Amino acid sequence: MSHRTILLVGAPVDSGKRRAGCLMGPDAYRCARLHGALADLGHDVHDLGNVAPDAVDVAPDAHLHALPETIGWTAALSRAAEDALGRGTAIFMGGDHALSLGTVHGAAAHAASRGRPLFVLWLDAHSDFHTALTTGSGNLHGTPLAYITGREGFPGFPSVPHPVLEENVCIIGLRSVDGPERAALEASRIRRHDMRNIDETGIAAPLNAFLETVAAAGGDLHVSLDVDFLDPAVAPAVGTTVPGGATVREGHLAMEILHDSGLMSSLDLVELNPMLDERGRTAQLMVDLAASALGRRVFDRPTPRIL
Ligand code: Z70
Ligand code: MN
Ligand code: MN
Ligand code: MN
Repeated sequence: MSHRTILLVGAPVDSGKRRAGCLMGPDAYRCARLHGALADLGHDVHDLGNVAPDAVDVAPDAHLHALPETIGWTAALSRAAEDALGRGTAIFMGGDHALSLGTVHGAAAHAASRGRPLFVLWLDAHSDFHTALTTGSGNLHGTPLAYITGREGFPGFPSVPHPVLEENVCIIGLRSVDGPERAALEASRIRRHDMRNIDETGIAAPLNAFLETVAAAGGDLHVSLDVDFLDPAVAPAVGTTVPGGATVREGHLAMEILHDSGLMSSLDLVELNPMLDERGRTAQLMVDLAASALGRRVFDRPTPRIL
């Protein structure tokens, strides 16, 4: 097993939608012993504490919820991601999915500084491919993939000097895509796999195909894991539950495949809302999935604690 330096970065972003609670996510991961689970695997783990949003001079927008705050988070998290990636493997403890506006922005800058292309794996029920102009809800957690691929329609946000190429993005787990997102996705080169694809081929097939292209290109890989990728029956602590999600087994298999690839350079854990959890089970599942992504396997792991 190869041991890594892992930086845990708290990103208590709660501005990407209206229902409050994701700001408690980083502390829920700490209480569920994310640091210890990774250290148990032999990694050198450092919790860098929580990031705070920049204060920005941007006017509020009638349609876009908490626009100035989200712009402030984007700038601060881009820097935090670039700094952490300069030291090792970065894990961002969210926070809602608006945090990825910043973390992927920073990961792209880091990859570019090393002359490597950035690839992004998006594990989510949603495509999060709205621009600020197409979002019906005004919730900016539904926009990060459009922003980081360099689409127009993000006035006031930091510019995107290193857009992720559409063909370097793969979404798996889709089952809730809005009309404008569907049209934009179909006009794009983004790889997209809905739950039907997982049912028909298993999750290993599309994931391995994507990882082969990452390896062939010598790319960095940022993974963004939304709690709602998982079925709400096993991961209830999320504001936007969509039935028919990935099973615990599919989640672990995806993480184990990621580990075996050796390609993952950064990981977002997003949309955990501890207000909605049941006895910490969703936080614990996300910690266990992160552990699988960093090398935990059945035959050398300690017996999991029962909460
Ligand atoms: C919807 C919107 C979304 C996450 C919900 C939902 C977006 N497409 N993203 N939960 N992670 O409001 O734009
Ligand atoms: Mn140390
Ligand atoms: Mn999402
Ligand atoms: Mn989602």
